[in-house]
Amino acid sequence: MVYDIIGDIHGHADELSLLLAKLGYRYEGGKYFQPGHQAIFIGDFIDRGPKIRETLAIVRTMVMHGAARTVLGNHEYNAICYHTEDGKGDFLRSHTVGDGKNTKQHQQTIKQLAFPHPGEWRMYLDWFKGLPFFLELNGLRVVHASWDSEFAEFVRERSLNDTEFLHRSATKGSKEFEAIDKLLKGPEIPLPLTFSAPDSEGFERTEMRLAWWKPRSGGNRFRYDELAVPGEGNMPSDIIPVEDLKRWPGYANGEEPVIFGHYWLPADAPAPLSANAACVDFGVAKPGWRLVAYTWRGERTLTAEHFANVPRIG
Ligand SMILES: [Mn+2]
Repeated sequence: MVYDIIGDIHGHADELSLLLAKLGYRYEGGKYFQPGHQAIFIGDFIDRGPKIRETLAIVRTMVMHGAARTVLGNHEYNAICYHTEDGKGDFLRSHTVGDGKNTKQHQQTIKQLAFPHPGEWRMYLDWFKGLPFFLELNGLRVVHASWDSEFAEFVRERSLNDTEFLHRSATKGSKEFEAIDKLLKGPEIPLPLTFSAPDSEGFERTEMRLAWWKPRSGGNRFRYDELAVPGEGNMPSDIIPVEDLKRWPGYANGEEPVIFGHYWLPADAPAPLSANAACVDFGVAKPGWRLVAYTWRGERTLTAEHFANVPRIG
């Protein structure tokens, strides 16, 4: 089986259709499929873009027919929490904190789908709850944001259909929270107190997303700007305190290849980040950026030649 791993779609259904066609999928009988291939969606179908309902219809129909599989993205996880009451008068993902930041991020999904089509939206939320947190495909690891073997093991048999697990995963400080946070959102380390800069959505940041996929042999002195995610803007050149990196040893050269999304990498020509790590999120939610796929044919060493992409329309 050949796997086509497709990056964060964020409601860009037209670009998704073009990318599937480019990869060789045919649209017939109401669904896309390609014999001998399976599309692997990396999560983050919803929020931001113009055709969220259409995106979900394409993705879910393919999954239902075995033409695709998918892992859960942080936007779907957040949506589940946003629409689940916490029993204390708010929701597992608060509707009110931070000047409505959570509502702002989720606005397009509410407007396009949850508000006009509440029954259909409820069906999708139930579907999200059963999606896996990661996949292992005969030597390829697939996860939305970052691979962590210990946390993957911890959530392997778990599902958000388990109400207790769901509630614990939304409670800071629990192992369930840590596991979902790392697999679906990726590790962050605290920035020096003297440093200040807004994140990609304009919110003040106190932490830096860590380029966890970089192998980290040879010493323990690393600068923030060395281990920052590409495109994050200027990060300080101070040395990171050793204890902040202890839990995140980097992704060693000998590990199985891993493919993930989530990081909005800036690039006109997508390429692997290392021999065994590739990101397929090139920020289609931003004007001028791309929807990207990586076709995996069983190789241990990932190659730039296996990327395909379509530019964002409009
Ligand atoms: Mn994401």
